[in-house]
Amino acid sequence: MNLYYAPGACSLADHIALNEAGVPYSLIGIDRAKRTEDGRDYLTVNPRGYVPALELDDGTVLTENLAILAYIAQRSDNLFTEGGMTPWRALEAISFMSSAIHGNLVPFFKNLPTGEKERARTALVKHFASLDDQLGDRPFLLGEHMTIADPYLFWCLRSAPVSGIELPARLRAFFVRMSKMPSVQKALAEEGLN
Ligand SMILES: N[C@@H](CCC(=O)N[C@@H](CS)C(=O)NCC(=O)O)C(=O)O
Repeated sequence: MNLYYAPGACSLADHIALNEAGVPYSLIGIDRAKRTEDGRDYLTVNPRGYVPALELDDGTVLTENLAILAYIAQRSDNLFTEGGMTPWRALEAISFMSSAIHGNLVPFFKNLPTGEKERARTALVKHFASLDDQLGDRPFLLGEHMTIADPYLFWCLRSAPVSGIELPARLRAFFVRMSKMPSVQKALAEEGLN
């Protein structure tokens, strides 16, 4: 399968999850002009124009982080761990991060007016505090094992400095722990990030 990505974009979460799941993949980079690294118009893959997109071996294209991460989890024994409520909690967390965190990072990515950034900064402080409380002193957001919520949280934390806010201590420690994991190191290296 092919993961369409841009270095450091939210597709990094799916990239990490693929590594963690042990699912074989190829990477296809997208540039700002929305051309694939092999010279195609990316809009023919994802007409919405954004990454990530996951192209399955039969040519089916899946978009949206939440759907792609859930698909990867279902292909692995690792990332939905333990059954019960865990898969639903993971989807709950990704949905929250996608709207409350990712949504409020957009004013900084797109350099929107100062008022918009101030409003977003206030929201981010509140929402990161909520994630810090949820994490508590556990190694991963939902407990002892990594789920698909963690690579997405890692990407949110990696992106947070663009907003200028200070992250809570337990989230900072989580970020350091995750940064050392082989699945994360491999993804960062493959995207040319440190
Ligand atoms: N709702 C989408 C949002 C994806 C998204 O915002 N991707 C960004 C990178 S983090 C992107 O490709 N932006 C470029 C653009 O919108 O043209 C998802 O969760 O997958």
